[in-house]
Amino acid sequence: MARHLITSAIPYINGIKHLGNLVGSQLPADLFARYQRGRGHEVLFLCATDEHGTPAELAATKAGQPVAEYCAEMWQVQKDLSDGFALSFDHFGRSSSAQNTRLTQHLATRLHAAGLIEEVTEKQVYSIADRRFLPDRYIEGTCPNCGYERARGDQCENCTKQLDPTDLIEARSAISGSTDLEVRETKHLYLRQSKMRDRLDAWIDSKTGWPILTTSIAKKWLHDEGGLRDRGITRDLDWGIPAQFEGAPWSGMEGKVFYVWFDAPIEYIACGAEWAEARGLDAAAWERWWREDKGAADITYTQFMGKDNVPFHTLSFPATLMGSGEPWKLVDYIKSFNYLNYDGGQFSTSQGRGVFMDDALQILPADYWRWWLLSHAPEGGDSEFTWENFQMNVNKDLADVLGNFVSRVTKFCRAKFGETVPEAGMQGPDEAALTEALENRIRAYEGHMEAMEIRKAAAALRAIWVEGNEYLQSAAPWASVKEDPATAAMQIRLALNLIRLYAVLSAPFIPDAAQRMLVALDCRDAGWPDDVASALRTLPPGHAFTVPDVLFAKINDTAREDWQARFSGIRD
Ligand code: B3M
Ligand code: ZN
Repeated sequence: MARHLITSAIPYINGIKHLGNLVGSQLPADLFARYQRGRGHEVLFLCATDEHGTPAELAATKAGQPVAEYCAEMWQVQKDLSDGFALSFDHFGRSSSAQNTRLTQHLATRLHAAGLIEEVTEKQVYSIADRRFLPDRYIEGTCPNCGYERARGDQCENCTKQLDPTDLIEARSAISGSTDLEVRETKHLYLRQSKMRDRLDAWIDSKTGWPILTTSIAKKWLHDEGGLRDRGITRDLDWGIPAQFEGAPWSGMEGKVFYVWFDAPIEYIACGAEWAEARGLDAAAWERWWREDKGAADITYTQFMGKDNVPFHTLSFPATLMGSGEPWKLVDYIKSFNYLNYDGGQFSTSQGRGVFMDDALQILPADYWRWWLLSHAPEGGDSEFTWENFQMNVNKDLADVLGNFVSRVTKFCRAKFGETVPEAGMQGPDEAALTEALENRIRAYEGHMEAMEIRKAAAALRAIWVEGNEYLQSAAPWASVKEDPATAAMQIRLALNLIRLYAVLSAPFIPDAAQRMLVALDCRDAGWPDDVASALRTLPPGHAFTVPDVLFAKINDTAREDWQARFSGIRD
């Protein structure tokens, strides 16, 4: 049994995420976690809300709420939605937790001791109209790298370049829009990433199997334009983890907090501590996942994220952990994603464009979305959601291929043999051929899942479903039952066992439907089909089952057109 530590990028607290966010981190991470659990491995799957920094402050101001209260409410909203999508986190934490405060301050202290933190008096943008410094997202302007006009002070979302607010051209305040800005002096802490460049470079080079999308982004920031730059890790903000604290090895940082991107990845670890504490476990329980000196050396750690998050996970966060001089578990594999577009444009939170997690669940159960999103994950390049394509895929894959199989088999058996698995005779060459084909297809499915090739895994699963349909079509028990009921019984027993096999294999993609299939079969054995022939004998003759309700309803044109119209605009 292997041990898998899995984290999804932690979503910003400000507002409900759209389906593009979901498929770019949390959903594929859930797929992988469910798969590894299904294979019998030990999994710790962590996610949290990312609560600090300007996004949270700005959203709370807009909502007219104190920021702590806003975050507490939004955490619950996001938690409910992640439950709605059946995201199987072992813990859904908060980056504002006491655990994260302690750990972030601890790591900063260690970095300082290692000579990796510098106190810098620097010039920062100050808004005269707003009477405050303008860090990160409080300032907008034109990206010096690509010319995008709505770049933010910390990163250009168009070209992913990490920026400092003073880099922006024609900068303006995001609070008031004022361009009456001046540069004033303020003191900040800098993480001296440049000193870690060679170590990070060698570490990236050691990751031979990483996707090009991940390594190319890391390499670019390591080597382009004079190499990796030091980064300011504090901000002039009220909300965040205090940069001045008891035992801090510096002074004069009162009223400043750590930069959100410094503490957010540290929350992955702190979330482990939250998980343990919530269960009344001791520190050893989470340290065996996170500390190489305490049992984490043989863990496989996989992170999931959108491509804009890659620089922080390949450079800043590893620099933080390596630089601490403590044996923290570093990531083994980073799975990163391109963007999902929406109907000819981009999904956009700030512009309210697209389908958001709450909208989606109001329309259809999670499995419909999970299947479409995962089978169209933006892996090789950006992909696009269109309502036509969604309708077509749901109707074909889920309703026609899988749902129809389950319904035909269970109803036919009920009609001819009753609601129990029939006594079955000898299988013939067709059944042997099917078993062999499934054996090959299942091994291929496993290979794609292990490699996190999500679209290929979905295609392999669909092919497994199709295999059963084709068998049923050519075996045609409804024809043979009159002349040769023993053969029909053998065929239908096999088909009932195929439903169980499908439930087990499909659970990572469509967990609710998989569960309903197992419940209908009254089967608690969700064991992975390591050997297909014996897996297909799981349900013995005489075993009682029930015919499930329709697993997947088809989407008709009226509904599709309705939704298309409803989500064509901008939501507030
Ligand atoms: N909250 C950005 C995002 O949601 C950021 C990820 C943090 S991961 C440590 O895309
Ligand atoms: Zn740019």
